[in-house]
Formats: sequence, C-alpha cells, structure tokens
Amino acid sequence: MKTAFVTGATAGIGEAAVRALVANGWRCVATGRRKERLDALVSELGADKVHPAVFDVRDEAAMDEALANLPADFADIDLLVNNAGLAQGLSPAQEADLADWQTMIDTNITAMVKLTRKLLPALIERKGAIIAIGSVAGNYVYPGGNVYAGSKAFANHFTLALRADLHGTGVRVTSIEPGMVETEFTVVRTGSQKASDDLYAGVNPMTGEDIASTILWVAELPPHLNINRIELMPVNQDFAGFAIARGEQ
Ligand code: NDP
Ligand code: 8X3
Repeated sequence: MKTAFVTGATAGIGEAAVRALVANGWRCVATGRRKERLDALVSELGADKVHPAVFDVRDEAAMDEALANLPADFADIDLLVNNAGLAQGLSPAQEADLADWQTMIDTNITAMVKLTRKLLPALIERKGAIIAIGSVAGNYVYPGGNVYAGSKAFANHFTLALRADLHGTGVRVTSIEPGMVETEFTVVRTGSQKASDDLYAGVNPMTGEDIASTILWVAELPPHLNINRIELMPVNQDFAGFAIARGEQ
C-alpha cells in the first residue's frame, strides 16, 4: 500500500484528495490546523488509512515534529501533495495589508519549499512523486492578484524546476494549476460568508473532487510517465484581454 502526504486536508481540494486516494487503496498523512476536521476524516476513513498531522505549515518546528512522529505505517512517503495554501486580501497592491502578503508568502511559498526539501531524500529513495497545487493565477495576472499570483507563479515554477534537479532519480513531479474551484478558499478570498458576495456564484466552478480526480490520475500513472503540468478551468472561466486606460497618465 502506498502512502501520500497531503497538506491542507481539512477542507477543499486536500480533503477531497485524501478521500480519493484512500478510496483507491492509498494511506494518507492528512495535515492541517483544524484537528477536529482531521479527526472526523480518521473516523470516517479509518485510522489504518489516515494519520492526522495537526500543525501550522508556517511553524517549522511543528512541521519537524509531525515528520518525526509519523507512525511506522505512514513513515514511508511515496507521494507529497503540496496543497495547503490561501489567498488573503486580494486588494490593489497600493491598498494591501502587508500582514496578508506575509501570510501568503509564508504559507504558499516558504512552507511549501521547506516541506519539500525535508521530504526529498525519502522521496528519492522510494522513487516517489510530488504533485503541487499551483494556480492559473500564477500564469495569468488579474487586478488584486499581486502577491497571491506571485506566490502561485513561484509554486508553478518551483515545481517544474524540481524536475530538473530530480532528473535521473525516478521521482515524478507535476504542477496542477487550477482556475476557480468552489471550496472554503472562496470565502477566505472574498472575506465574506455571504453567498451573494461569492465571486464564484453562477460560475459553475470546478469542485475539490474534480481536482482530486486529477491528482489521483497523475499519482497512478505508470512510473515511466511524467505529466509536467496541467492547467484546468471551469468552462465559464477564460482569459481576460489587456486592460487599457486612455488619456494622460
Ligand atoms: P480551502 O480553503 O478549502 O483549503 C485550504 C487548506 O489549506 C485547508 O485544509 C487549510 O487547513 C490549509 N491551510 C491553509 N493555511 C494553513 C496553514 N498555515 N497551516 C496548515 N494548513 C493550512 O482551499 P482550497 O482547497 O481551494 O485550496 C487548496 C490549494 O488550492 C491552495 O494552495 C490554493 O491556492 C489552491 N487553489 C485553489 C483554487 C480555488 O479556486 N479554490 C484555484 C487554484 C488553486 P487549516 O485551515 O485547517 O489549517
Ligand atoms: C485561484 C484561481 O481562478 O480563482 O488560485 O484566480 S482563480
């Protein structure tokens, strides 16, 4: 039985990924700050299938402790799913709260690279795989995207760059870059719980399950095959053109 380490498994894409992987015979280390959500996953899917690792990914000491305390059955990681992340603020750069920017950098960039670096020797030893959830926001910019978009451009590119360093090791690396997915991310992003403020309302967005099936598909490909990157959007999302302002600047 193979073992996956899925960050951000208390909600959205990560939670759906754990369900999909376990349903297909994987064991999962499921991480997040909300212990009760992880405990519920363990109750539902079984303690032999899910190990809850409760820690804030920005806390390196807590990350180290979680890695050092993996039970024997969950200690040999075959797949790292770098998923935990968030968009916070998304106001114009000139109005942005620096604390929001720092949170996104710490979570979407710093935590991801630290965890990846710590798991790389084990992943190389097992000829494992890394799947990272980047974003279309890393490929196309939009107003208010600023640091979120930058952090996801980093995620997309760091993941691709890992392929170069891991050349010849047998480790597979894939960047999955979704557009709009209806998850708790949409609430954090808009800063509102009101459905009428939901940016994704009426879009018929993708679901966590849509992305989880993609993760599962990539994870189960034959070992000689590497998908470098996948970009997905709901049909109702597309690219905007250039914005043009006329007159004196
Ligand atoms: P959710 O808000 O539903 O889930 C986010 C997950 O990340 C939660 O499990 C949360 O766990 C975890 N997380 C966030 N901050 C921390 C932290 N400091 N420490 C530990 N865990 C943390 O969002 P999604 O499922 O949509 O997002 C998952 C990934 O997908 C993100 O990287 C996001 O950027 C990306 N993405 C999302 C898109 C979308 O439209 N939804 C589109 C493209 C990419 P907890 O709060 O319990 O700690
Ligand atoms: C967010 C993707 O399309 O909502 O990562 O900006 S999108």
